[in-house]
Amino acid sequence: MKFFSWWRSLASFRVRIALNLKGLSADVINIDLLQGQQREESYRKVNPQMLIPALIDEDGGPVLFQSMAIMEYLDDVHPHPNLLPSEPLARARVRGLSGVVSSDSHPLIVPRVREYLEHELKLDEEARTKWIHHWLGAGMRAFETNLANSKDTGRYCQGDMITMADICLVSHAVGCNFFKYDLAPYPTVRRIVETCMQEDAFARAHPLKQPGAPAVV
Ligand SMILES: N[C@@H](CCC(=O)N[C@@H](CS)C(=O)NCC(=O)O)C(=O)O
Repeated sequence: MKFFSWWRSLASFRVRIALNLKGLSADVINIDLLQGQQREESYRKVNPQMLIPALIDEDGGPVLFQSMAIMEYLDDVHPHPNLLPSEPLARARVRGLSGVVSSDSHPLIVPRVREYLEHELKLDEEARTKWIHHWLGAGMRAFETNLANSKDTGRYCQGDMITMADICLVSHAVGCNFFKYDLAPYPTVRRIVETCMQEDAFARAHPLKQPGAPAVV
């Protein structure tokens, strides 16, 4: 497998956790987002959307893109352990929770959006931080409210099974740490994130444990 990734990328972090949980290894090809390598011609040929992660499972095989699609593919091909429950309502809840982060919150804080705010809209650092905290908070509030009020919440987001919802939640929590967004108001979120981070598959996947990462951000 070839995994196009970078230490700081939260969407890549999601796929890295899934690979670890399933005991899969991949050759990592680093795409440095701060240097703009995602926009270089060689990477555009891999993913015309100029985003990471991307994954090639077999030599000469198609490029898989979008973290949720990649995780679902891995789950189809390597079902043990499953990252989606089998029961339809539980599956829908896990996909819904995952979407809070992957569809609605994370896309508003990615480098291309932050660069647009800075260079096109000329927002200063304070305004950009306000933007980032606003959208991080919107995702966290939605997650906390759902988790705290649902009888389906257990040790993890969906009962006692690790699912894609946990993966997405952990990636979002680490994003909050990167941008110094306080998680104190989200006790259920913190409990589940701490429980997940005790798992080796999550801990090893942490952005700051990847080659090229600084000691702190
Ligand atoms: N919805 C996509 C998001 C992918 C994405 O935005 N990745 C970020 C890194 S986490 C990226 O490559 N950003 C490059 C840029 O914004 O220019 C997914 O879940 O894979």
